[in-house]
Amino acid sequence: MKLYGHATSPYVRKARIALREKNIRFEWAQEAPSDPGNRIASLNPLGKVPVLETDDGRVLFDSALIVEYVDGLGGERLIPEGPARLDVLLWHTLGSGIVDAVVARLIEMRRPENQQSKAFIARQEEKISRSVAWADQAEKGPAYLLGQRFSLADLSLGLALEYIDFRYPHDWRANHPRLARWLAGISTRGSFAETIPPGMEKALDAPH
Ligand SMILES: N[C@@H](CCC(=O)N[C@@H](CS)C(=O)NCC(=O)O)C(=O)O
Repeated sequence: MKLYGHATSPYVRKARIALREKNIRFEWAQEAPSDPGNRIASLNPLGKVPVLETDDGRVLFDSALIVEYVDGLGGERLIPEGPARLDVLLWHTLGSGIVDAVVARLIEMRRPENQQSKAFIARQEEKISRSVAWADQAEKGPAYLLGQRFSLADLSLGLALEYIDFRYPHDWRANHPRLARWLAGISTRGSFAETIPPGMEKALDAPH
């Protein structure tokens, strides 16, 4: 199995965390869609990472589909069957939406300052702060969001909150100390600790 994508992409990190949680070995081709001569567009017409080449020759793209595939290969489910499934997928949608907003904000902020839309940046920041507040207020367990086990819900929200720290560092913890405590627990998992993107350690160590 071969995963394509660069180390700082949160979507690639989602796939890496899922593969690590399921103890699945894979080859990692660290290519970004912007790298000269990269193979991404020849594998995924959308030109995005992550892309997964499976052992039976399928080419899968989009982090959600890759997690779905990996989860079906056996072991403890990241996406459970039954009534909890919808709840887990809702948390996944929230986490992905936070990441999308942080990425959109970052892309806008990388444009020359006189071309940036302050209104667009403000809209992304509102999405992020509303979503963090939603996550804080939602009913959840102290260790895991749903039930007694780690699931895609925890993966998605943990990834999203750490991505905020990485690319939009600000003191969201001051208003949401319970959520901060929850994240501190999730961040110690091997799958999280071993997939920290280069440069993120500094962001996470910074005083909050
Ligand atoms: N919905 C996709 C989003 C993937 C995505 O946007 N990846 C970024 C890297 S962080 C990318 O490849 N961007 C290149 C581009 O859009 O041209 C997923 O979950 O996999």
